[in-house]
Amino acid sequence: MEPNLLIRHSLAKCHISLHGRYHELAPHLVPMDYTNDPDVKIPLALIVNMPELKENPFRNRIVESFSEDGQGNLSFNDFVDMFSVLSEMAPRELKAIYAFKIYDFNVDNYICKEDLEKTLNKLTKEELTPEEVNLVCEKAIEEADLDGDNKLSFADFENMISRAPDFLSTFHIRI
Ligand SMILES: [Ca+2]
Ligand SMILES: [Ca+2]
Repeated sequence: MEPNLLIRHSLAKCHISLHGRYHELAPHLVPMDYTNDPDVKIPLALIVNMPELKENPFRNRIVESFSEDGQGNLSFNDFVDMFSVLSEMAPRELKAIYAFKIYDFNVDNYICKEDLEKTLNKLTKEELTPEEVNLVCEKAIEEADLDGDNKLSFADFENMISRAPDFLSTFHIRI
């Protein structure tokens, strides 16, 4: 992914400190010497305990979305990608791509009503009644669904978030 690569370059300076953080998470797994690109992965359970993530209601989905092996384990490259996309410097389009992945709980490339309900429950810390959640999600799909198939494709999703400028700020963290 090209924009990803670009950010990776601009964040080159942060790599050393990021590698320090990566190593710190699992000193018994991660060698200090990365010159031969060792095949090392850190499990989700250790990553989601980082201070940057542990208060985030989407922490498990975030880590899963960046895990190339799909099991929630992060290689150092996955780890760098995650911090790059979540940084405030990341372009909005890139954030949108990952936000879509994160909200697509059942990983079928669409955001359906059930995905939206889970998202809303996490965002509102389950303060809404099931009826309210149901109503808000129905309305959101109705408004954003451009092709009328009652679920949100990525194009529909982009349409939805373009009308809610603060929407993506859930995915900002500082390195
Ligand atoms: Ca889905
Ligand atoms: Ca649709």
